[in-house]
Amino acid sequence: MRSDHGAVQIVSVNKEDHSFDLDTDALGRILLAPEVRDKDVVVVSVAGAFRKGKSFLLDFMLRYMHRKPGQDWLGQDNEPLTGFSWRGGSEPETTGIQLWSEVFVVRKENGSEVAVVFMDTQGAFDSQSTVKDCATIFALSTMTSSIQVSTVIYNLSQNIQEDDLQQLQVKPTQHQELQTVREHIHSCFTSISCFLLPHPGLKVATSPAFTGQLCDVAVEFKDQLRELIPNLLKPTDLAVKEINGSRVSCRGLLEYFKAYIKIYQGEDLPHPKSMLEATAEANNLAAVASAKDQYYKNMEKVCGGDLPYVAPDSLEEKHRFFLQEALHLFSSTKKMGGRVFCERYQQQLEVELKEMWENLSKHNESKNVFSAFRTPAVLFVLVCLLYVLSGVLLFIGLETFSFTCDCIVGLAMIAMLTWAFIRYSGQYREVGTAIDQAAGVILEQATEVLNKTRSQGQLAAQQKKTR
Ligand SMILES: Nc1nc2c(ncn2[C@@H]2O[C@H](COP(=O)(O)OP(=O)(O)OP(=O)(O)O)[C@@H](O)[C@H]2O)c(=O)[nH]1
Ligand SMILES: [Mg+2]
Repeated sequence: MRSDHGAVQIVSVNKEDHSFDLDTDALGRILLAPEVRDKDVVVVSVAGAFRKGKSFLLDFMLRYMHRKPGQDWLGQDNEPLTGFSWRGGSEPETTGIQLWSEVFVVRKENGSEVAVVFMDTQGAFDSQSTVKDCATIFALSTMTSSIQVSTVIYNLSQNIQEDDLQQLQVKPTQHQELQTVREHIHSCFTSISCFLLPHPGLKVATSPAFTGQLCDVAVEFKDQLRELIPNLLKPTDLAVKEINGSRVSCRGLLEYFKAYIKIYQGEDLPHPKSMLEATAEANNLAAVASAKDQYYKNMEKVCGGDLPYVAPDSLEEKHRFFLQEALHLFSSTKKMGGRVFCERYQQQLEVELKEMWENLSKHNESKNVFSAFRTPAVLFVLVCLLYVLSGVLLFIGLETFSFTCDCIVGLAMIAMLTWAFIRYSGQYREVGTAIDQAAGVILEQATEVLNKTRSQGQLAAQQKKTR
């Protein structure tokens, strides 16, 4: 296993006030990595009671994901089992929810690529956690995963007896309440299957010296692992996470996490209505994020990074086109919550796209070499003109006016030198901005005068023609 990857705590449980925290940054680092963020996500989670070998099982799944052709993926006989932290004994090990930092990209049979994420969860029913803690972890992992493995260990000494099976079976003779629970579980999952693993051997279950080496694992257990894990993780069976009939991408999953954690942060367990609202909010936010990303990527190809300056008119035309495309992507994405609810997010998208456009256009403007030298150019032209004017005024005897012109020339030259010093040193930037603004006003006035003169000239020429 590559050493730069590890388990990342994304949801932590506060032991004192039993509150939950989502580490959005850590989750973002995993799910927003450029190579996976737009791929459909498959989330494999393992949940169940504490001390049942959940992390242990996940580590074999990670081994399978790292398999190399022609090698036994289960590993070497003496290799310690690494990955999510697991251990023997009776004390709980995993807390909250952890994700494996490496997201595996798997090509499905139809050629599409999916991103596979592994999730480990805190075991339920330990003596420290409340019922709400356990229910929250379980609910979060169920709502965000697409393949959920539940580990149950039966300590069966000999034959499997009828009463062992009764716990799992649905029978018409069963009490209505028990039947309802089982039917409800069925209705929550698209498909449910069961796999029986034999006992892993006494060393696995009891030896403090056991570090996961296969030589200490019972042969039958290893044989069954060789069957179970490839079956669970074969590309054809890697079920993409779907919510409301739409496939969820890694980027979308981040939004769902953010929305779901919010509703579990209250005192009580949430009502189905608020869970539905959170789901609607999350899929609207996911649609906003995708539309923004599409707009940004498209605009980046036109004017991003080191690309040369683009004429403002043509950039604005591109902006209008990609803006419409982004808004169309948002409106054509399947969302929950109804028209009015979605309109709120459309408005949010419009505001955020406008902000992006303003930044992109400013960035483009800063690439214009001429705009960078606008101030010295304006000042230089001013100096030249005033110098000539001062000479003419002196020649015709208007000495006072000529002297005023000389003073302005002197001031303009000082401004030019100050501007150059500020640009070079990066100090007194407010003074630099003031000089830039003054040069801007002079240029504006000059352009206005020029435009007026030109239009008056054109008018005079037209009048001459008509006469
Ligand atoms: N009896 C039995 N023990 C197992 C099995 N799989 C793993 N173990 C052992 O169970 C112990 C607990 O393993 P973990 O993977 O840390 O269990 P966990 O469910 O993640 O525990 P928490 O994180 O505390 O909830 C380890 O000593 C494993 O060697 C199994 O199938 N049967
Ligand atoms: Mg664990």
